[in-house]
Amino acid sequence: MSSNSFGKLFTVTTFGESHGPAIGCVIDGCPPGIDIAPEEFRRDLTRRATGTSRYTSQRHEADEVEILSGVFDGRTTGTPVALLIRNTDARSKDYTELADTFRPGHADYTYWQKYGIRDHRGGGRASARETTMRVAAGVIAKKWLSEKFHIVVRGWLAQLGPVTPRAFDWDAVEANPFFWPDAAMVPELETYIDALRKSGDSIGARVNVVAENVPVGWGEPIYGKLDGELASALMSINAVKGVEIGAGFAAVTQRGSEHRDEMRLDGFTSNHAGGILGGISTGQDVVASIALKPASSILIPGRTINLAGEEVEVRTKGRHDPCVGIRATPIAEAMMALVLMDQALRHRAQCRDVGEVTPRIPGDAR
Ligand code: EPS
Repeated sequence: MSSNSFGKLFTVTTFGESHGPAIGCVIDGCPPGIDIAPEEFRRDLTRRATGTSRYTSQRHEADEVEILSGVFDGRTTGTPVALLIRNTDARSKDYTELADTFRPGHADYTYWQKYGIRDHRGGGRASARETTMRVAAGVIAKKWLSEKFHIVVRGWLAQLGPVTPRAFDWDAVEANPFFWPDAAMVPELETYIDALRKSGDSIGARVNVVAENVPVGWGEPIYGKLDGELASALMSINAVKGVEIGAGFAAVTQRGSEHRDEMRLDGFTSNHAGGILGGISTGQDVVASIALKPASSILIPGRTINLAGEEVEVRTKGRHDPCVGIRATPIAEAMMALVLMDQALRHRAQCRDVGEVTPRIPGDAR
């Protein structure tokens, strides 16, 4: 299976299956001299993990990172950084019936048609378990971006099914298991998910992610556009069905006089572009939004076909997420950070000698 790598200079390759012995990644092109210890992966891995609240899958993984290479005396050496996490809580018997049946709405069917063989346990390589390694790699990218440029990449759950936040507070986002920016609404979400889980169904969600303090000039026309690579990276997250940059699909009904972000010497007056023009960062916040579909592993029986060519009914057992969007915020942050780090290194390689040209608009407007 190819296409398990992304990034041109900061290249991340992931490997492993949900019910295999381990998952891992190799980061090639990592700059030398970045301080990194195994404990530093803990925070984001826990934010992404299953089993940290009753609103997610109850699989309890240790998610203990082993650094196999590329780090000496606590610092990256410039050689490939290899990270490994052993799977410790896979329960493969839940998937016995899925060996010869396809969940409707799942990659079960397309993997089978493409490869003629599949690891049906937990969806194998198609499982969201793989996102663990993107988050681990993202920890290094976030750290480098923060230390070099004071870039902060952070996200929030912007919609859960029909529910949208009525208020916004960054402090609230990290204080509840949903990454929800409106603390007063958390009981409402709890009731919603409890009822949904009881019904055996799942629901979709929207996650927003923003990178602050991104310098002007990152991104490459034409095929290496920052927004193009961001869209590709975000779309590669399991269950993502839509990506918006800045105004996104709202641009359809905007007029040019409204959509354009006017420039003043003290800043842009708006940010409909999402911080990117012509595929290159403007110096404003880089803003993206993703739509995640409702997961297909649900208890409500659905019609499907099996390997014997029969029409059958399937009902997915096991430990599943009623809303995968609840755990997607750290994954979206990681993908944004990884794309930015790769583009930063590419910009440095080609354009470092350009230096600062005038006039340059400081500050930021959302
Ligand atoms: C997943 C199904 C469940 C989730 C899993 C994603 O796992 P299992 O294969 O054990 O049924 O728990 O998520 C993780 C294990 C994780 O670490 O994110 C799926 O079908 O995508």
